[in-house]
Amino acid sequence: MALELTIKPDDIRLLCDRVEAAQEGAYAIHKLTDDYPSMTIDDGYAVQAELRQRYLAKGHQLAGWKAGLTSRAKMEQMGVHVPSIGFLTDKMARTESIGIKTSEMVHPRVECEVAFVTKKDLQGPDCTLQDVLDATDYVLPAVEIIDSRFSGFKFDLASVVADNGSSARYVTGKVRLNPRDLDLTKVGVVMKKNGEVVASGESSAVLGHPAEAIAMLVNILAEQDEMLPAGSFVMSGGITEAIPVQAGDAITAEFQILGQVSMTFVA
Ligand code: OOG
Ligand code: MG
Repeated sequence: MALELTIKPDDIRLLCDRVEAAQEGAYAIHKLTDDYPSMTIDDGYAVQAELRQRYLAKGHQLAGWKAGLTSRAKMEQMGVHVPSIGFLTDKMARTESIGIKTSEMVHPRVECEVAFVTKKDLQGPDCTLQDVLDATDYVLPAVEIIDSRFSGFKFDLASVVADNGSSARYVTGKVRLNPRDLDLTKVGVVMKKNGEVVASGESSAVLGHPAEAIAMLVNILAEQDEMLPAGSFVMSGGITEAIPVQAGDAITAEFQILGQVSMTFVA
C-alpha cells in the first residue's frame, strides 16, 4: 500500500519548507489547510515523510515513533477525533536533570504517556494488541512535550500530521517493566505543575489499552510501506489533556507502578 496524494510533489515540498522553518525557528504559522483546503491525511503523511528525510539528511537520528490523539481527553481538547502518528529523533530527547528551553518552542504543553520498547519487528497492516504485547521488551513512563507550530495550537488532522504530530521534546523515567508484570490498563497518572495537581487519568483512556495505540501506529506505518523494527521506542499517546508550560515551571508526572518523570523548564 502507498499513500494516495492529491497534492503535487512540488507543493508537498513547499509545505514541508513551511513546517520545517516553523519548527526550527520556533514560530507559529497558519494551518496548511487554509491554503490547501482539499489536503488529505495522506498528503499530511507525505509532508511528514519528507520532513523525516530532511532531518535524517541533516544527521538527526531516528529515535522512535509516537502515537497521538489516542485518548478521548486529547481528542476533545484538540477537536480531532482520529489518532495519528509522528516520528521522534535523538535531537528531541531530553533528560530529567537539565532544564528544557521554552525559547526553542512556540507554546509547549506536557502530557503523560506510557512508552514501549520492542524486541521483535512489528509489521502491519493487521498488527494486533497481542502482537504488540508479544513484541514488547519493556514499558516505561514518559512525558511528551508537544508544540504545535500552528497559531493558537489549532489545527485539523491533515495539518497536525504534516507538523509531525506536534512532536517537540520527550523525557523518559527510569523504571522499566515487563508488560506481564503490570496491568497496562490500570496505570493511574497524576501530573503536577509547581506542586499542584493539574491533570490525572488512567492508562485505559488510551484506546482502552495503550498497546492498542502501538498496533494502530504499526498499521499506519504499513500504509507508508514501513515497519517498526525490533528495538524501537514508541510512545502511546497522552492519557490526559496536555498542560501548557512556561519558563520557571517544574513538572512531575507520577505513574502508578512505573514511577515518576520530572523536569523543569527554562527560558
Ligand atoms: C497532537 C499530538 C497529540 C498525543 O499524545 O495525543 C499527541 C497535538 O495534540 O498537538 O502527541
Ligand atoms: Mg503525545
